Amino acid sequence: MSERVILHVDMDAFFASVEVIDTPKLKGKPVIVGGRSERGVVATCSYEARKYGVRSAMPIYMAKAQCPNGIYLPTRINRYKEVSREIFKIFYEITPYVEPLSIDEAYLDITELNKDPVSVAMFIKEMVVKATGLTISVGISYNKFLAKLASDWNKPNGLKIITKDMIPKVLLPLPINKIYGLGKKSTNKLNSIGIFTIEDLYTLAPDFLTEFFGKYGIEIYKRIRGIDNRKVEISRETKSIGRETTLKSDTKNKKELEVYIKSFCSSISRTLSIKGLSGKTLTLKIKTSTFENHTKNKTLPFYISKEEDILRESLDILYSIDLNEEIRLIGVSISSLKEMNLQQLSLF
Ligand code: TTP
Ligand code: MG
Repeated sequence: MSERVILHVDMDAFFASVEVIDTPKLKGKPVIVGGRSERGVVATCSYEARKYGVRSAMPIYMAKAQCPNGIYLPTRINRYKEVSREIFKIFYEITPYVEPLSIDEAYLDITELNKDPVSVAMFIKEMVVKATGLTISVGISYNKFLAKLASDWNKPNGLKIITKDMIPKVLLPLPINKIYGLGKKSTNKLNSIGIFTIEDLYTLAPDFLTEFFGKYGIEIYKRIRGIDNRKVEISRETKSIGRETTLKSDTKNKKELEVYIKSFCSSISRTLSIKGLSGKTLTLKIKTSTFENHTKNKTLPFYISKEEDILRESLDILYSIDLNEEIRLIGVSISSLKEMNLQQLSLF
């Protein structure tokens, strides 16, 4: 098997950076995003706040003790999702081989692009800044483990490539908590027996690691030696994408139903875009007050993915049916999916 080229991309201080972009006077300040109540925890914080020792998952009261002058903001998850959609759109313009890991993070397999990976990484960084004003860190390597390690190498706004000839030298001095999947508990336990760096970890036999970590031990043994054959998994198996809800109160007023349908279409369109899919069959589902289920679908001669198109077709179905009874549940779904014709941007 020839060598793969994998990128790991991860936004910098994601929620906090979005807050700074939306409120420019926050720039350069310690910004902490999390539940506003004292009982909440920190979701994330700007790099300025990290200098005070504030970290994700730290209780707010503790963060306030460490960083009393910080600016504490509530989370606005819908806004972060909106920005997330924009960055994923960029990833899918590069390649359909995108494995989303979280709201701000993904693996991209760019092997088939046959382009210089550093130029591709720089292109992504530029596109992300242009679209959102935010910075992203990119790690490049020949497997997932090393790509992820690389994206974390010189955050924020990082770019790092780890090539095969750098192994194992580049890994030896790293503290073991840099190994993805190694939690605080394991780190402490290893520290207590004198294992601090990956170089120290090299002295341990696979059997010892298996005993120590269970089944994951052998994975760690291999990964610190540069071996990780996990594929970038795109979710191809999606057959349909749908949303439904039980109404606040039963109705047969179509105008009221439109409101629900509109929010479904927006959300469905978002999922399609994240998965790089479009579809051509729309299904409207209703359940009556007497718990009878009905569906009606419509197959188009073309594929759609935009919110406005899904909405138009869904409403077309809604207004083509007679509602004789009140209904208690409504849903919309799209099926007959295919991967979108990504206009593979001619990169350069
Ligand atoms: P991360 O990518 O882990 O963190 P980050 O983007 O804020 O900072 P970094 O520059 O180190 O990548 O997580 C992405 C977002 O997910 C983060 O902005 C907020 C959210 N999040 C939580 O809500 N709780 C958590 O414990 C973590 C780790 C993240
Ligand atoms: Mg991040």
